[in-house]
Amino acid sequence: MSTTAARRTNVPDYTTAYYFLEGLSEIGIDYLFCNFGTDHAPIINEMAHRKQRGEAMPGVVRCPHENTAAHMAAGYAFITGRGQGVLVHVDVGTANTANAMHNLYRSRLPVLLMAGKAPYTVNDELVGSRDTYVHFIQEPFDQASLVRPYLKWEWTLPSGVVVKEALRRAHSIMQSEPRGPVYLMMQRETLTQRWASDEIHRYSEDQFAATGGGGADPKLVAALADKFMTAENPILITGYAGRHDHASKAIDALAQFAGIAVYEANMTNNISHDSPCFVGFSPDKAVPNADVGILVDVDVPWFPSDVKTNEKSFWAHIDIDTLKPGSPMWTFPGNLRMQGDSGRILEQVLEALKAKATPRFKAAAAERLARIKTLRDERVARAAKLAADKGKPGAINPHYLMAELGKVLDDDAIIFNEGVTNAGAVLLQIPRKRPNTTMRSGGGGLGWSGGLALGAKLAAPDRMMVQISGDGGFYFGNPSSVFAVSQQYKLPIFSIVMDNTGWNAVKQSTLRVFPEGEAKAASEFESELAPKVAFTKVGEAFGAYGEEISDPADVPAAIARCLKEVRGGRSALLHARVTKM
Ligand SMILES: Cc1ncc(C[n+]2csc(CCOP(=O)(O)OP(=O)(O)O)c2C)c(N)n1
Ligand SMILES: [Mg+2]
Repeated sequence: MSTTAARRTNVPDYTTAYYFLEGLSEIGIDYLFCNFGTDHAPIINEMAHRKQRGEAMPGVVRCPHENTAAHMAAGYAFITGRGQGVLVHVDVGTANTANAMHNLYRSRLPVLLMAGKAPYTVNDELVGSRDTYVHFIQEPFDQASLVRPYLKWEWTLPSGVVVKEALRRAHSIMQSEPRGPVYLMMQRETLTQRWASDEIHRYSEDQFAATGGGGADPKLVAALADKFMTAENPILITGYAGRHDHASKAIDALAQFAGIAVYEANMTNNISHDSPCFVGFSPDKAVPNADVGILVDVDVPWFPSDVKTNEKSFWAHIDIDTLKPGSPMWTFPGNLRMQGDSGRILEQVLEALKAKATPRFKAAAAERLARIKTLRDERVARAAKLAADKGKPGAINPHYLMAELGKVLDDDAIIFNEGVTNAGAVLLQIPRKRPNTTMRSGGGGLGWSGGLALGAKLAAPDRMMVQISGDGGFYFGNPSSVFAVSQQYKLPIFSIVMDNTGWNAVKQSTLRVFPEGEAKAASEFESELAPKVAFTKVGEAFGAYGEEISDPADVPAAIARCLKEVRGGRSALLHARVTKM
């Protein structure tokens, strides 16, 4: 008991863990995605205590694997914009989240990762002292180093008296732009300390808010508007701006007003693909001919090894993260850079342009829109041609499979596209009328789509969540854990595995570097995986509906049956044997 509490017996006192749970609710954490261990005894005890008393605390989602827990938090944040709590076991649980932390960090999604630390007392000096084998071997010198490259902030709670202050600080940092992961560690002895309720302060969001992006310097905005006035071939490339509704609208409005072709690179779909300005996912041909280009919230607009930029082009770079401080190398052009809320900045640019626009400018923009329509029509024709080939038994064409899926998915459905070498078929064949309805990880750690689909389903239960992965990606996603959570928490998702018999990306990479090498000559790419796998059984073990297809003729009916099962309340797993790698 603290000295103050001992003096004033009329003030109730509770443990740090009790205030910790209260503090999580106060900072707006709806859910704790958990994988527990001995470090959490004080928290588990207070969970029961608070429940018993009917007091607020986050909902608890127990995940058999940390990869599911952390990626569920990512899915929830993708839908709501709000970071959630992920509670894992000391160093080992933290290590199991590293892949997800990489993905969250690279996707600029907020999350509050938390872990215990081995107790530091060994002779029972304090409540929570070491009492089992693992406490002696689970304390590395630098626990946070396991995830540090992917963190914006980290701390070990030094005392329960500051638990709410620490949580507010963690929250402000994860939610401030650019958003991302933060990490809090806590020892058992700290969690079991008792504090009087009047010693623990509350830190309201009103006074300790996160910081957003904001607009840009009007002089820079005017300079960019001037460039657009005389541009003949303007293009815009964006990766993740459309996560904010106003940014999505601003891109579309500016593009339509000025006749700008819009390309998307990775992450989300930023504008409706029905927009008269959306032209696709590869700006490679357009980049050398662009006289004015804008990069808007994008990490990799093109691959410099494939595309040479024109030195005469004028590039503006508008980004919540212009410097990309998380990347040692980042050398995309920007004659003018504006860091801030891209939606807000594009609204400013449009305003400035509208004030300057002449009839001649408007006529030129209209003419450009007609040219863009030709590009759009070409894209649609190319997609239709690719999908017309259904493939053959044992080798369903992924383009056909995705086109059939696209016919029956509604506009609200969200696709988590982890298709790797078949990701292009997903993008090309599934029409997306609404922004933010296809999602790819900004990071490269495979095994994310199942967790994201589950977390998104938790945040938006009425929407259909579709996870599309390769056979390799399916293994990485700890599918038994995904389907267990789906069953236990009634979160039905539609999982599609495009099985091309192994790691095609690895094979293709070898061929790119050594087009005529020994690997090709021997046809040995170290990429084939177990050939006779019945993935459906993994889902079925947890009550999901499973279906395996290898004949293109079965595709439409199988998709319909799976969707019916998901709508009926249980997950469906469609294992499709597609064109072999
Ligand atoms: C966690 C992790 N480990 C390894 C890799 C390297 N990697 C990139 S793509 C790939 C193959 C994925 O196979 P699959 O999902 O079947 O897609 P395919 O390449 O066959 O289209 C691998 C192993 C990775 N990105 N992430
Ligand atoms: Mg594969």
